[in-house]
Amino acid sequence: MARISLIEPPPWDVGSPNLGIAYLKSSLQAEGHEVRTFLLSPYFYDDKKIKNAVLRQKKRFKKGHVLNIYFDMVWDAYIEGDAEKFQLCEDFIERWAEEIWSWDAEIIGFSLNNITLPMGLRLAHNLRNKIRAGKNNSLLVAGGPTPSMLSHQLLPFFDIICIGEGEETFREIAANWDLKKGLESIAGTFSNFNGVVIHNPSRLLIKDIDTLPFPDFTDIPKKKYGAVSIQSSRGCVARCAFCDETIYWSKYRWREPEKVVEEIEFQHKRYRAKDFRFHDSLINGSPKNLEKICDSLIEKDLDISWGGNARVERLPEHLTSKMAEAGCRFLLIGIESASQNVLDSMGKKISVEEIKKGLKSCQNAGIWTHTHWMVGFPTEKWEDLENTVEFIEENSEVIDSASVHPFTMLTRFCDVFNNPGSYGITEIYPFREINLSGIKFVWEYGFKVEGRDNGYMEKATSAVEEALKRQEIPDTIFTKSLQGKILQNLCKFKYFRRLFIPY
Ligand code: B12
Ligand code: SF4
Repeated sequence: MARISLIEPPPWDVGSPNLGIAYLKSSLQAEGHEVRTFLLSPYFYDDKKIKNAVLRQKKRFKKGHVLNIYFDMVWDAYIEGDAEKFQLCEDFIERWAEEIWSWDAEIIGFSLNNITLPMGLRLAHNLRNKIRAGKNNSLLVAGGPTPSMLSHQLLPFFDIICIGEGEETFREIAANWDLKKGLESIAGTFSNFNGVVIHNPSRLLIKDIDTLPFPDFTDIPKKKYGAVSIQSSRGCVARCAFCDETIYWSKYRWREPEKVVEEIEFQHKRYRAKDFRFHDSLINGSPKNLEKICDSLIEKDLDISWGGNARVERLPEHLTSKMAEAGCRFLLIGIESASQNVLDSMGKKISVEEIKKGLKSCQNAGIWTHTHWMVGFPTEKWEDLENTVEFIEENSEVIDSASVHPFTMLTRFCDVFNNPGSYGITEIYPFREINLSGIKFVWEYGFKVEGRDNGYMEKATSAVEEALKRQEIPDTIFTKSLQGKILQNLCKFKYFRRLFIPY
């Protein structure tokens, strides 16, 4: 049986722990493998020297989440060439590489996304040097959103890259490791042994995700995390033009409501967990199932609170009131724009009326609505932006908090990137490039839109931010049960909301 470490490099969210890693851990353990997880973000945030550097840097920022500020530090360290920050990040990596190395795993798995990528690649590079120097043959494996999408570019850092859903693939990697054969030809992977690159056929999706063992959070520093992560479905029912969720997870699959509630009860007992965060792309892909989950939670009368992502058009009053009764405290809702033209060209498949209705329904039920706004989508004109601003001004009572996202192209796996002409894009070009340990790739693409002047994005972003500021809508969301409930209630009064406005 193999010894396996699973790593999440920093910086990432500590509101709830990495669910992918927890699922991989339980699936591998079920086969008898020994697994240890290393979620490094809490240690990165607690590191005194790093904290000081970030606090000094924070003075430059008028706004921003902890995660964004720490990501800026990493960016400065590795991309902008800031020598002090580089050293701090490298010291952190060396310390943890030693710790991971001393656990002596045979397979080292990295879970990576765009934010954790720079530190992740440096850590992989460091461990690769240790493997070479120790003449050890530990296997370096990567998976998660970014390796799946940038597999070609990232392959030089790893022996195997897992594309998409990982439980079955990792089980086969571990089984073949034990057999000492066939590692290069596992379905759902790209492999790179001795410079021989093999693109294997893709792996079929797990048909019934309820067959997976419940995710295991046992060696995660729980006190450093807010809520326990849970998932009731994989994939999304929509295919918005800027998003890659449906490409990544392909088909929308849901779990039986009873199994979801059984897992909540299990984690509630095991960790005395009271706060849960759903990690679904959307929790109301099947409103019928969500209602069943709520019915069962109400019946069991568990003292828990929870929240997650939702689509706005599937939140009728009878559902939101049940959700609230069952412990739902917050929803993250991608509104993006209040211009029907823009919504239509994004393929959001929602109307401005549905947005109003959905938000109102949450408000009536007492569910905190955190709204996401996408500014500067290529088809957006200034008149469209004015519609969004007007909507915010007129509907501020049903918007509890908001995040503004200037449209960027981090993913190449969406319709906007692949059919730029249909969105009025005249040119796509590398905007932010990474050069890490000798490997170069594009981290973010820039784009030009016919008839749009250069200052548009900045002007549009600040117009929406200003509207939120005028309406005293913060960008903070409260998820912790008791403290959260108090803060949420206080924030119904504008005086308190103002305390949390970052703009
Ligand atoms: C919940 C969530 C969050 C939570 C954080 C949760 C947490 N602590 O992990 C919150 C809301 C805080 C969040 C924030 C952000 N998020 Co988010 N989030 C998600 C979401 C919806 C679920 C993640 C999850 O748990 N999935 C379920 C688990 C089971 O899947 P998984 O982790 O991917 O793991 C599976 C496979 O990928 C694979 N795998 C993963 N790792 C490994 C490793 C190995 C070795 C192997 C073999 C396999 C493997 O196997 C696993 C099991 O099948 C995903 C989308 C999604 N549906 O996955 C986006 C997603 C991860 N987020 C994303 C982004 C961009 C963000 C933000 C940066 C957005 C922004 N611009 O602000 C912010 C972070 C910054 C900030 N300001 O806070 C992107 C990342 C894209 C990328 N390529 O990097 C995603 C993929 C959404 C998307 N499609 O755009 N997010
Ligand atoms: S933006 Fe949201 S609703 Fe649209 S495809 Fe992505 S996850 Fe689904």
